[in-house]
Amino acid sequence: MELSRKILFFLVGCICLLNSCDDGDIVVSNFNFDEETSLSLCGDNDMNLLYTIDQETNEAISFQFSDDNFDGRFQGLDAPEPISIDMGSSNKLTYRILSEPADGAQYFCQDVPPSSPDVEQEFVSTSGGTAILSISVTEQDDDDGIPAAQEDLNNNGNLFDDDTDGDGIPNFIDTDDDNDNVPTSVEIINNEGDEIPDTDEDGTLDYLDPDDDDDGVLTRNEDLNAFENADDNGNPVLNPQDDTNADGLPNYLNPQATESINIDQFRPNVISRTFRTQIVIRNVTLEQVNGDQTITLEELRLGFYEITSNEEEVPMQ
Ligand SMILES: [Ca+2]
Ligand SMILES: [Ca+2]
Ligand SMILES: [Ca+2]
Ligand SMILES: [Ca+2]
Repeated sequence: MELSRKILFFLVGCICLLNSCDDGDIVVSNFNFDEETSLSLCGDNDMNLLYTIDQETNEAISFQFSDDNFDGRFQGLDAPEPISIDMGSSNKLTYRILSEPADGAQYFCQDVPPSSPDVEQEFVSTSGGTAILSISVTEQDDDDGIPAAQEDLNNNGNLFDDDTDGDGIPNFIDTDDDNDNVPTSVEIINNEGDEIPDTDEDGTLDYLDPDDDDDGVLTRNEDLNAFENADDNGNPVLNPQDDTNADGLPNYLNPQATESINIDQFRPNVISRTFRTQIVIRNVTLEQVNGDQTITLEELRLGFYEITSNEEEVPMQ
């Protein structure tokens, strides 16, 4: 019996070893599934399907689960909670061996399933067991020109406890670290060299200094024309750089210019992040379709699903 060349290889070995390939319940304590397997997602409304097809062995595995906010979790500062899903009729794992290669999206994500390739072997999970979906953030950075390690100002290895402007957004994902409405990527540029500027020479670099010319007026309040180009909703254009004197020197870098208006709004903080969801199913039972084999696994590491949030606005807290 050639059930599988990859996914169930270890499993079949155990079946034959323990039971001489007799039928019956098998308990396997360790299943060598590749947890680095990359899964794709399709679905609509509250039904999600994570899947992959091995193009060499024609093995197709899919995990269908009900969750009306799966995609909605991949945002925000708080680490998403793990998702626990009881296996049952609407939450199930399907393993198939197909007769020939197939494109995963076409095979799994169309309203009407394709008539080919044929299914040569099929196992479907029964009720019982639990899927755990653990979500972690694998990549996040504000791309502001300061490497994340340098935004760990207290050098304690924890990126989350450095928040210069106290807006609840840690410096390494804060695109404007002093909340002065001049982005860090702008404030680290010095026309005269590659040193990060400290215009007022007070020992605080401009990108961490909310009053860059030390004239007692906050940089963001030296944005005198903010409301001149406001949109219909009264939203100002937040850009202290374009308030300049005849020499082109912005007021916020000119200690002689101390005119001030009150600005209590801030530029949106937009970054991108990558979330990885690792799927592990515990105490799962798979039954053969058109056959009489039953497989029980204490732990099945299915693989992972990864998504990068584009243009995510991280709110202040
Ligand atoms: Ca901050
Ligand atoms: Ca930053
Ligand atoms: Ca500044
Ligand atoms: Ca100032």
